[in-house]
Amino acid sequence: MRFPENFLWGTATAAYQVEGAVNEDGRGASIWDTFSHTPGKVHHGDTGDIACDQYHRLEEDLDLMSELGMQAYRFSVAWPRIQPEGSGPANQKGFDFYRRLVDGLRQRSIEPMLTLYHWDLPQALEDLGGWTNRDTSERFAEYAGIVYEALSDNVGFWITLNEPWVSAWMGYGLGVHAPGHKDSARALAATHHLLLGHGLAMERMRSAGDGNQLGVTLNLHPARPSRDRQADREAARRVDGQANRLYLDPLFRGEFPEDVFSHYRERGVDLSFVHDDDLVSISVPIDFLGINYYFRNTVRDAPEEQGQSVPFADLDARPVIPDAAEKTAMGWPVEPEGLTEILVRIKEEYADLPIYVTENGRAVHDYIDPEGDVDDEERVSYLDAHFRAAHEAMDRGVDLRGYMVWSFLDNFEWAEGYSKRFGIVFVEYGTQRRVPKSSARWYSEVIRRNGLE
Ligand code: IFM
Repeated sequence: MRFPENFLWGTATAAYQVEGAVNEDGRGASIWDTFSHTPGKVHHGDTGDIACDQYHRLEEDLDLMSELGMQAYRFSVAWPRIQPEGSGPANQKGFDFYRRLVDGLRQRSIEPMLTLYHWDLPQALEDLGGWTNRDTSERFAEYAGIVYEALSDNVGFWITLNEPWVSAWMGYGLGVHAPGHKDSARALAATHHLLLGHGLAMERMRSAGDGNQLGVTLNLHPARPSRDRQADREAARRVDGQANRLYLDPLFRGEFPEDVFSHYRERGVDLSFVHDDDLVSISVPIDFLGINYYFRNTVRDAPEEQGQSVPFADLDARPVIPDAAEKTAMGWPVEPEGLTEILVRIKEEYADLPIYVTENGRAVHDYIDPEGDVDDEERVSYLDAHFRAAHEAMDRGVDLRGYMVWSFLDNFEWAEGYSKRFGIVFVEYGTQRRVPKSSARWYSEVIRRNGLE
């Protein structure tokens, strides 16, 4: 099974999950510094203070990527390294790090793919309302413009936001991520301002008039009913509305899904944060869509969930993990067919544009065995199945251009701290030793062959 000649294979990480060095070279505080240092918010009290220490181990990590034959590296820029207070002039030392990163990738013929926002909002902006404040969209566009000016000569792929659903709903709706608010109305406002920030940032970057590829990354989950019942089908439709269409419709059609908006309007949510022409900015054309795929949302109707702080309770729905499914260490079901489904859906219902899988991978209870190896067979078969599912979508006409495995390294898995390992490279946190797992060697062969056996 071969992939197209220029298919781009790589891995992904995000700044707060791998960099560490949170107090160095003028970096300001982000909402994740505050959140992770608040007792009870993150498993085991873990923080990103040190993480994988990539800030200090850049050369070693770049060499390892190169040794493994990686063709691309998706990373994110920490906004508070560039603008410690979220606005105003750039902190040159912040740029020095990313310049070293980008140049180091280029020297090793690895394509940089840069994400501008992977959840580390400067705390100073959260103090003014964060993503519920319309001004944050403007601040984000300003920040995007500054980063673009500094690095656009050497970075060809630009992603504005990573997973706005997670930023909005986990951070402002469910409170399990920073900044920790539990309010659907705030999550909706955050959704809108994130999307608006994306649109405004696109305009700034586009005005440079170069040939760089600009896009956005969504986490998409096909939604389906857990039982063959009308009420569950309707619940699945509501969940699809919040998780997928609330992002896809404005980006590709310039409109918010009416069923989602009327659901919240009926529950008394004030949606006046949407101003005239916002949707024109949000739907500005993109060059590619990034999709992060992990699992489908299988759900049932559950009016009794109202008021609970669990996903989709405000939609009178509840996620159900199918009994028969294999589960990852996160408890997520392994459902490669969902990847084919979502890729084909984008082409059929939204747009036939270049797509990159910007994240896919699984957590495994990895450990270094007595021989010194990390044998993560489960991850190999997971990736193999998902690569095949992606290929199937390409056979059905989807213009898939590349695949970034989540993740290059084990890292800080947000509210789960360091308890969940997603890397193809094991990180022994006490020593920061990197140990490529079996999956890294296997992936390296897939890349070399540009295909699967
Ligand atoms: O670790 C995260 C990443 O930051 C965003 N997408 C999902 C990954 C696994 O949970």
